[in-house]
Amino acid sequence: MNFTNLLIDVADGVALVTINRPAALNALNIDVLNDLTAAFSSLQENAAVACVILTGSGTKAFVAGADIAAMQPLNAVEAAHFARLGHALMSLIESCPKPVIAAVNGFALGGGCELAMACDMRIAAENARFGQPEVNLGVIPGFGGTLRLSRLIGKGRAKELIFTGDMVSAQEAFRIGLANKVVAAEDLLAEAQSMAAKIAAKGPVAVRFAKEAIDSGLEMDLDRAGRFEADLFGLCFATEDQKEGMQAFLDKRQAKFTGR
Ligand code: DAK
Repeated sequence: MNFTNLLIDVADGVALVTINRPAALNALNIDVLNDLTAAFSSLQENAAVACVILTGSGTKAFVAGADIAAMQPLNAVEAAHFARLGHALMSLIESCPKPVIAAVNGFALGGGCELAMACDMRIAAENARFGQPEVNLGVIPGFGGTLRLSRLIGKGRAKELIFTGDMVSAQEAFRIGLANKVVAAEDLLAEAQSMAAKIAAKGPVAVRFAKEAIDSGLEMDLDRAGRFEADLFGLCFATEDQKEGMQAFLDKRQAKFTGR
């Protein structure tokens, strides 16, 4: 896979996707959105990939937002098209059957914060800054930020961040549940790789079902969510990995999962 705005490296079951537009702090224009959409469409079908890490190139930014220069002249129809592209990408990442870890290596603002929130987990470098500063530009978050931020950190805190446009530090993001952990900048990729490797060693079908149970379950009432979880639990027993995982425990050995 060759992309103008992305670097992709697949090794040991882990795909590292790097948004590579450092001169514009990795801002999301239509080309980047299209590249990411094509990359995730392909990675989700790639049997050699069990887990994906998404990061930005350089040391300053994960993604500093949607591309303001590209957005400024848009008319309403073009803006709606841009927003739809972004929404579709966020949904694609969120529903990716493989876990996606955002390695947030600097500014994650606007569309960048939205992109990080579409991922399953966020590991933040100490210099990371999160925020939804769209109101500074006379718009609102357009790639699902109002929805995902309020689900992640609660309505009151989400409103504060979105209404004020304030940025929060990596430590504050960790405190409010926006970041899963904070690490030194130089350890960020190693930490993300280590988490990804740990996940890649598990039964991939079980990990996929767990992701589905959490994400879909959160949108259901408890009763339906409980039944959905029970159905997915039952489906695990149709896999070879369930037999292998439990047999390996009984044999006191490491399980060898195949994804079947
Ligand atoms: N877009 C385009 N270029 C950007 C950019 C961005 N979001 N952020 C930074 N850059 C560019 C700068 O213009 C500069 O380019 P040159 O002047 O060198 O050519 C280069 O990156 C370096 O940036 P700075 O010189 O500004 O670097 P500083 O360290 O001084 O400041 C900063 C870093 C991240 C604090 C600052 O760049 C900044 O405030 N950037 C903008 C952050 C921001 O507001 N992000 C949110 C963007 S709005 C919607 C769809 C989507 C959205 C909304 C509606 N619909 C269609 C309904 C989403 C909107 C957003 O994401």
